[in-house]
Amino acid sequence: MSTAGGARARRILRFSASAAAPSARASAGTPPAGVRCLGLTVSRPGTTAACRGTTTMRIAPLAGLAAAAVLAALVAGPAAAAITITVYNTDLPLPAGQLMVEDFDHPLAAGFSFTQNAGAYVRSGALGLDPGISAPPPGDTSNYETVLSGGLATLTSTRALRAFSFYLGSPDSWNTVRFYGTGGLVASLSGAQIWGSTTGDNGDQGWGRRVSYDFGGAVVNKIEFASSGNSFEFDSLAAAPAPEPAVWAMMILGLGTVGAALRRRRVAALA
Ligand SMILES: [Ca+2]
Ligand SMILES: [Ca+2]
Repeated sequence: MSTAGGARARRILRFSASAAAPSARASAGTPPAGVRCLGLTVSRPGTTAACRGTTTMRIAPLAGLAAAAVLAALVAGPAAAAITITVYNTDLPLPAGQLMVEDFDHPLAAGFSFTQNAGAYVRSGALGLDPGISAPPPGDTSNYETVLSGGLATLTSTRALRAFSFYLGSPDSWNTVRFYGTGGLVASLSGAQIWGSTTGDNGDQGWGRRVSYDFGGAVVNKIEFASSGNSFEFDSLAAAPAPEPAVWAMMILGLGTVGAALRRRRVAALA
């Protein structure tokens, strides 16, 4: 695992739990064949479609941005939250502000739980390839997670998370990541959608990337890893908790205090 990681691509997905504007709703239609819902939305460059009622998402290439393949999803509704996906070429270093919470080699970080059903297990990367079953993420000789067909692994946090990342290997079209908040499902990404693309979910055992999600205004405290085929292999789950409400209150209080002091100083200067 190299330490010379760099952002390879960044994609922004905007989600809205609020009703779409009437004009957007009127133009929305049944998802085109071959396009999968992201739980709440449909994604394909240049398309707009509806899933599960009124929530819509449109993805279109952004003009004027350099070589990095960037997709922006625009959604009607002023209260849209955003998920930004950043893909790194290497496992480490972790994205700024994130801490390792589960590497399957050390105790789980405080405030987190990790569960798995009978279809998922921890395997040592030192064992190498288990043909047709499990492939260690590239360069990973430590313990990593394998979610088999029908398997499910779940990371749960006692605190809301503002960002999450993991090291993914041999990506398959039948792999799925689901993000949940206190209000339920926030987003469901399958295959190449997991790294914000439409291609590459071909099980390449030489493909290893750290995929990072910034949840923007969304609140996430549970992440599921599911697979409908062998297998979904990953390691090194990292996350950044959102500030506690008490911290926000302190920050707002602090800003208010500074503002009042500045106003007093200004009044004193004018007197
Ligand atoms: Ca590990
Ligand atoms: Ca795989």
